[in-house]
Amino acid sequence: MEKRFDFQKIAGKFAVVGDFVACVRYGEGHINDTFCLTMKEGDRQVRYILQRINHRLFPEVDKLMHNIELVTNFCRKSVIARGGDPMRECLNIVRTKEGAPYYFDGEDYFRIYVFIEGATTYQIVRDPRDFYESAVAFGSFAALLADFDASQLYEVLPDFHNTRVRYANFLRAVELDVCGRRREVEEDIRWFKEHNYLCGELVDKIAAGQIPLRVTHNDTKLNNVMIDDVTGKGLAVIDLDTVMPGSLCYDFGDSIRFGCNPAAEDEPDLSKVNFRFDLYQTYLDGYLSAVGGSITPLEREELPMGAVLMTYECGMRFLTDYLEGDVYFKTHRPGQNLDRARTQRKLVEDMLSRLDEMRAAASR
Ligand code: ADP
Ligand code: GN1
Ligand code: MG
Repeated sequence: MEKRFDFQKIAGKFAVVGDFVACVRYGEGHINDTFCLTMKEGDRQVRYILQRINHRLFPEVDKLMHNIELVTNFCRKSVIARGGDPMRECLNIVRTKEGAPYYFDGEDYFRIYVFIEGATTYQIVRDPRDFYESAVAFGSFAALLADFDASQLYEVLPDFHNTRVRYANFLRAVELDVCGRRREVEEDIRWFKEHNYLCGELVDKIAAGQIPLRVTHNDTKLNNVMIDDVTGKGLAVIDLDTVMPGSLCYDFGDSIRFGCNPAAEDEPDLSKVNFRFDLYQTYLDGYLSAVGGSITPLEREELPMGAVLMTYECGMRFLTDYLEGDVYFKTHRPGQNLDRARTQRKLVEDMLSRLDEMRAAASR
């Protein structure tokens, strides 16, 4: 049974305008519980994004919100400096009436953002131009964060993209087999084990100081960027929970993982899942045009491996979660995490078969 919340009471704790109208589930994020809150002030309706923060994943909500406040303040200054609209081009936290960035009701943690109106997040690339603009948005975000002092941020999810650590977690889940699902997925397990040579590809170069650690977004899915409905431009990068030290190759790679698949991330029919090279090229062009001169030659060379690795890692995380009983990613039907793991597996195979072309494109 889904937990019910007294949204009117929760909204009343925040410095929102007007009277409560409604609050309904919203979006397709896998982590937080997201709702659209509507308030009414006179004739005017005002919307907000209300989220129940995933407290299991983020036990230290103070640190999480500290990071988001710093990053949104930093972005806001840059938007203002270029003459943009700070209420639409970055996330804006609505504080509680007592001035806090979140509200704790004794059991759950809630936060509210100003709703970015007139913009859309896409689950699939419908128009390559949207994908190009998402690349420009994420590339610009990376360029912006190049001037951000990383030491100010808490690493709220340590080892988030440490694929070796992810692999160890996967092996533990296989070993423990808490739900008795292992037998059914032996072939998938075999495949992920067989490809474990991928794990060290970027982690080792980062550890050796060959690839710089930067402040990165770490969750650069297409549905984490809002595309302006009128201009078609990437308006705002959202979902800042994972802004932490990371690699440009991860951020580039995660966008490719999600966006270059013409099917849904959880598509059960694998004949619909494939790696669209044309979209890879589109994203690459947009990203390189925006990320600026600070990208190093080795980072550029490793962008394709970032895509392979993020896809392999994400597939492994989905399979781990399936084995552990679907406790991490939100699921809406049985077998959904397994389907997700298999789409990623298919994409890795496609990417590996075209890795040389991917590399050639990145070096041009
Ligand atoms: P999750 O961490 O669960 O992915 P997100 O922060 O990405 O949660 O939010 C889920 C979805 O809610 C987004 O994909 C987007 O569609 C919508 N959303 C989030 N923040 C805003 C906002 N400020 N304005 C409008 N829509 C938003
Ligand atoms: C989660 O929060 P969302 O849905 O944007 C996950 C990402 C995965 C992604 C897979 C904090 O992203 O790491 O790549 O699902 N976020 C977290 O779709 O674990
Ligand atoms: Mg999201």
